[in-house]
Amino acid sequence: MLADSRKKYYVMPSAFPKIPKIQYEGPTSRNPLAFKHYNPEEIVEGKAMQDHLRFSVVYWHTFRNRMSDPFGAGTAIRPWDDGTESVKNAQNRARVAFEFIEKLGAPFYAFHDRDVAPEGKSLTESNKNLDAVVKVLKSEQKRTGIKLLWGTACLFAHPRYVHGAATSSNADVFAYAAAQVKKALEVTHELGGEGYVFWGGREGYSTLLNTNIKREMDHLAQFLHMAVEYKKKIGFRGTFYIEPKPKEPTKHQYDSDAAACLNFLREYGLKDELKLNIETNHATLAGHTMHHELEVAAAANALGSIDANTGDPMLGWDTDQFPTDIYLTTQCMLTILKMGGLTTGGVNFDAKVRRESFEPIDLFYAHIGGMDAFARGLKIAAAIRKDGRLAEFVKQRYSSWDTGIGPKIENGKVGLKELEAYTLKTGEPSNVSGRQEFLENLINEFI
Ligand code: XUL
Ligand code: CO
Repeated sequence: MLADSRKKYYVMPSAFPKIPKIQYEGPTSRNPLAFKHYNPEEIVEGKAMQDHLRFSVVYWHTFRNRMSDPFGAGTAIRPWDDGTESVKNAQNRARVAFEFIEKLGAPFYAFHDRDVAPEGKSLTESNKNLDAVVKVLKSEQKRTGIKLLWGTACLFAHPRYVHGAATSSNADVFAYAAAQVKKALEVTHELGGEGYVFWGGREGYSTLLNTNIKREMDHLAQFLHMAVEYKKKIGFRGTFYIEPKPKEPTKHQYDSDAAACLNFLREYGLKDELKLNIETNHATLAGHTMHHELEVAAAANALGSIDANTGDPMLGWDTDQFPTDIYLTTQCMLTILKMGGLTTGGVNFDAKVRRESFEPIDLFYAHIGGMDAFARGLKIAAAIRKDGRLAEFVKQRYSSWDTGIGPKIENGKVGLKELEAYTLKTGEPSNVSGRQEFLENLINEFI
């Protein structure tokens, strides 16, 4: 009896006892544990900041990354974690995660199946482990109001996925991955997830000498079609996303950038079923800017969500740093506002603190900085749009398409013959400057 009632009233000790709920204190505040720009309720372009930005904390980096590197052991100090792969530890960690996200004031989180619960000795055991942790996630979501932005399956960490998952040369591995995605979809649905991400961790190749690209791509498409079918079957209405990345861990990944993903989706009749989740460091690994990838996705009406991070321009790998560059966040928000804002997607911090930033409080500093950087980007982008000179410049630049020969070309009213006659009459075209420097100065007026 006594034990039972004790259990009932047991309240878990705080993992961050010295950290208060993070508040907005405005740009003049010198409190490192306060927002200077992210003011959730503040209205920008008719919508609250929190609804524009839809911040999300990732489970894998923030709660599972021990912060090792190829040269040394993990440095992360996480006093709540007993370091075991037990379900009990996973459940406890889930409660800590929600305490963190609640104190931070982020409305969403995202996870891979194997981040939240340990892989068992069999699929049955792994599913059982996942169910046990999902129970805690569900009750914590209910307690705090924090929602799941998207779920996903980890189809790259276990050695069985050495040759890929959906693109594995081994059909049994494809089947295993399919089974894992089935469960991850069910769990995401159960938790009311607003989306589901497919990142092809090892869907690529290390050498072409042993690879049949055509067969692997066909299998990947078949895999996604199966997922779409199952999604409809269980009534999951969240958005499916594909996340481009060119390399790491493989030498070449099939979903290498936004253009490659869009081509793949169109080729295999999947364009209406998946949008893109664009990540900054993946864009830069592909030799693009984040702005480029966002514009390519938005132009195809396929920009769904973003993984907000940044790389180090001096290093050529996926450093997954927190975004702090206001120029970058301004560009992101210019494109996002232009396309009408995020709907089911969000600004998901797929970012990790540096190995040297090993204390729990660093997790707060990192996220606060990222949220403030995006809040500033949002306000700056809105100010640039309100000013109107940038949009007007672009509109003017294309004005020859609005009257005269332009609309005739756009509407397919003329062909080569008519354009020859037109050119013979009008002579040499005259161009005007693109004014790049003028525009760069204009943007800097607002930064
Ligand atoms: C890896 C990466 C993933 C995806 C989800 O670079 O970005 O964490 O976001 O699988
Ligand atoms: Co990512």
